[in-house]
Amino acid sequence: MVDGPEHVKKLTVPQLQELAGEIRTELIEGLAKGGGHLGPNLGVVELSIALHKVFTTPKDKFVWDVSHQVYVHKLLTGRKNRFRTIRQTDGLNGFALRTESEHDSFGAGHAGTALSAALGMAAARDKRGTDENVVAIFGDAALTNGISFEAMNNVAHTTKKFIGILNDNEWSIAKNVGAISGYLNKLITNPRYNQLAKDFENFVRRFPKGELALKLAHRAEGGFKGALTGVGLKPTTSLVESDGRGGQGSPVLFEEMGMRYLGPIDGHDLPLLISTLEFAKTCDHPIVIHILTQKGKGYEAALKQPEKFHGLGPYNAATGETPATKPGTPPMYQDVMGQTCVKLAKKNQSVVGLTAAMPSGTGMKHLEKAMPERYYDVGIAEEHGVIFAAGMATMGLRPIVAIYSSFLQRAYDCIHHDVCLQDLPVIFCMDRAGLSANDGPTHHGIFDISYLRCFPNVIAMAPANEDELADMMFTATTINHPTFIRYPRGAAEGVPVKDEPALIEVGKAVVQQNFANNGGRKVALFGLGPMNAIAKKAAVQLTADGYDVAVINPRFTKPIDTAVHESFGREADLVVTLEDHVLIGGYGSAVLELFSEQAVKTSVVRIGWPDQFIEHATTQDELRNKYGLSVANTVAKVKTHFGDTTSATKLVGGA
Ligand SMILES: Cc1ncc(C[n+]2csc(CCOP(=O)(O)OP(=O)(O)O)c2C)c(N)n1
Repeated sequence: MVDGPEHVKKLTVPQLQELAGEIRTELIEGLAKGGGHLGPNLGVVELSIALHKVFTTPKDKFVWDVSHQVYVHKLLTGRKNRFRTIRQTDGLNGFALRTESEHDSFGAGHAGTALSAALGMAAARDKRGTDENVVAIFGDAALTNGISFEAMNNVAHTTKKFIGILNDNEWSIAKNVGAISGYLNKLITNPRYNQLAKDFENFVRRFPKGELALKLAHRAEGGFKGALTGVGLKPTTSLVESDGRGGQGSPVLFEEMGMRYLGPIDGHDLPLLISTLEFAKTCDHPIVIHILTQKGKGYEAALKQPEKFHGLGPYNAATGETPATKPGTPPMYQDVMGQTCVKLAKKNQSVVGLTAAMPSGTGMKHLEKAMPERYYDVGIAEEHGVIFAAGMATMGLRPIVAIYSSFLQRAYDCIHHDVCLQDLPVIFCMDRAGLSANDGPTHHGIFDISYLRCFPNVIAMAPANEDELADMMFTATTINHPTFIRYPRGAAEGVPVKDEPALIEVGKAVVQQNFANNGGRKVALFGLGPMNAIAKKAAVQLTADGYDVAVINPRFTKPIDTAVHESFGREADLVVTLEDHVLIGGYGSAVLELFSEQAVKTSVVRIGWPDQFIEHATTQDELRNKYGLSVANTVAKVKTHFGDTTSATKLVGGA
């Protein structure tokens, strides 16, 4: 395997093809232990090699959309020795990261950003008069996202030199949806464009590499159209004889955006990719190259199950099998959400479910399967999805919008302007609220309490277990306001889920353990959501050490239960709030605000994430322990507060 990008440039095409094979083996074997985005990376092996053969990073800039497909780029840019640490503690990040390598020109994790970022770089380059090439690499699903179109709308009047590569494998995580995916399909099956691509391919294959670049550079002086004419291809205008709506599968969409379209070409044909990129490099007009790739290329198991192999945990490299779930493992929160959605939809005609391209990740696939007519996949279009749901709500429907907490940030203004301001009863199920440990800061969902709590009309809750999640979802269908339910990634607590979810009282906390009035120091532990389990365990230890401990499940972060907080606040010697969320503006802050207003003087210790972006790690527990969201740190903080020095645990985050 190569040491760095300069090494790639020295290899011949057969050697590069051999390299592609080595990379595939490393991807398949290297990810087996810890998992990762195997399928997308197997699909871009040749593309990544060709990019590094033709362009020179870090001077030239590659901007990858989502950037879950940068593993090959990492292998080629001096990170091969650390590759097997990817997504693990202190290891490589699973996405492009500016702090990790000078070859990662732009970080990402959320979809739809590549074209805008690359265009910004191109504009800056033009301003400073330098000559870097900027290449945006985006998937077909990125074109379901509005930002991509906002960027394309701006390309032609911003710069003359811009290369977009549309990596089309027909898949998002699930099968890509919507008109754009139909459009791309028409484009790739249109015989005229296939002929054009063939002509181009035949042309570029006729010349040895150096000669071709020269010839193309020369032709390109007259612009792309001239180059095409010059190489014996028909000028683009004569090709765009569609109905003007792209209805005949023409590239009019890109052309009208001011980007020349070239394709579709085989994205696994290394020499063709190299020649095409050489050509693109010489173009004096923005160009988009449409390449066709296969997600999972070279690995039977991934080709058969593209959705599963988009991103997965450990698997057997030889067979592609993933370990069976151990008997007795609690259900995943996402499945409880999806199954509850089905239950609610069956009982209530107005309930519909919505996902933004994440039917499996959010569990909405259960509704898709059981009641497809009540299910919507809007594509990677969180903003549209939220406003779409708001529209439905005005007509009496009860949309359940299932979007990961961090992706919902995309739709912040829509939550404000379209949902909350009009007080519409949209139900938000925010999965991955808390850490997504392997993914890291792009995916941690630890800001939603703060970003929602400030909006009027919001009802926000966090279940302590899966049964409570179902109850909260049912309750939300009866509330005439926007409701938000946050719950963590992964396995739930393992409590039985009732057949019929029950109504819970809005704004009411649950006292799980009251003070014993046994003369010990009184400590009230308010454990929100998944931190409730930690509060309960800390209570056992503190009780054993002679403290008089109450445990409360707050359930609501807005409105918080003023009566329960105030009464425990007054009675306790110390209040502790625990939340799987940043401390700034979070649940503990809400408690402090209340205590300030009600003149409750009791000290409050807040446990939650500090004011910094939290890195990725192998497990959530490692990060929780490191940052003090743990039983040991809770106990230590309480003891330190009372000057009890018997605690051997080092404090995290100050007293
Ligand atoms: C804003 C946002 N919403 C959802 C996701 C989840 N997500 C990650 S990759 C992906 C699909 C990407 O498909 P595509 O761009 O076609 O690339 P491919 O994996 O097929 O190569 C989705 C929906 C995300 N990363 N960001």
